[in-house]
Amino acid sequence: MNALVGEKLAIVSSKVQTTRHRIRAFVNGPGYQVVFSDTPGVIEPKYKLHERMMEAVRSSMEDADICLLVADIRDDYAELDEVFSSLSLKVKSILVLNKCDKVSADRVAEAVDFFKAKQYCQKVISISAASGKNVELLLENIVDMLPEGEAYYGEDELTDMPTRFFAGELIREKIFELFDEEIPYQATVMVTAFEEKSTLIKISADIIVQRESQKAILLGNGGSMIKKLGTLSRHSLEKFLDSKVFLELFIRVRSNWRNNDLHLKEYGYHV
Ligand SMILES: Nc1nc2c(ncn2[C@@H]2O[C@H](COP(=O)(O)OP(=O)(O)OP(=O)(O)O)[C@@H](O)[C@H]2O)c(=O)[nH]1
Ligand SMILES: [Mg+2]
Repeated sequence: MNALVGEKLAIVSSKVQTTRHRIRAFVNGPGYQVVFSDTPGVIEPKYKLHERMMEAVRSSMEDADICLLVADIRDDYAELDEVFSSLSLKVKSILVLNKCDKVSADRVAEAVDFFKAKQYCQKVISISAASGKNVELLLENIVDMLPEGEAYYGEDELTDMPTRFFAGELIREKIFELFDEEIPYQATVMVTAFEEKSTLIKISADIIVQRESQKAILLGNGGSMIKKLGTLSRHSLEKFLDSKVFLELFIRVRSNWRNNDLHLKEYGYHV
């Protein structure tokens, strides 16, 4: 979605299940508007958090005109085929084979060949979101398939999510970058204050974890990790907001927040 929109809205990490919310972003061109919804990846839910994530997928598929099935071209074709078949899509779809910068042209041709006759997709397009290859072609194909209709959003709007949501996401992205294994999955970020002052933006955020031991890991020796997280997050926020930022981070322990309806709601994971 970032490549299509030309802005970094969705956070990115090398770990799976980075995206947790549905984020809409808009692209306007001559005579068209495309509303993109980035969603979490399709997974088998293990927690209420996962159920919320899959509801974000379901709701997007319900109101979309076109579904983009995005796959890593290096993944196992048969497994992808199984996942995509199981979605029982009711809308038109384009299978997007991403990361074609990582494989040979032969492998790309082979993958396109494997998927092109599948019932669940009308088109197969190989792209590289990283290099931008075929991203424009993908957008053209999307626009061709869209039904006629009025624009939903104003031309100057870029997304439906508030700025403070993205502030929390950028901090979460740094947690994915800095910590291994369970921490990124057991943590969430809630922006508690976002104040635009004359020379800077003051942001306070809570990092919520499930256990005291995770709080200790986040703090690090003598607070070294939280300090590093704060610095990295602040730089990323300053770039995104194009302003100086004063950032305050607090760590809170909420046992089992991923399975608690009230906590999930409080932290922005709505049904
Ligand atoms: N080489 C290469 N890497 C890519 C490309 N597109 C994305 N990546 C990398 O793939 C990884 C996953 O990217 P994400 O954007 O987090 O993927 P996602 O599908 O949204 O994953 P979740 O949000 O975790 O479900 C990151 O390390 C990206 O830098 C590409 O075209 N080429
Ligand atoms: Mg994502």
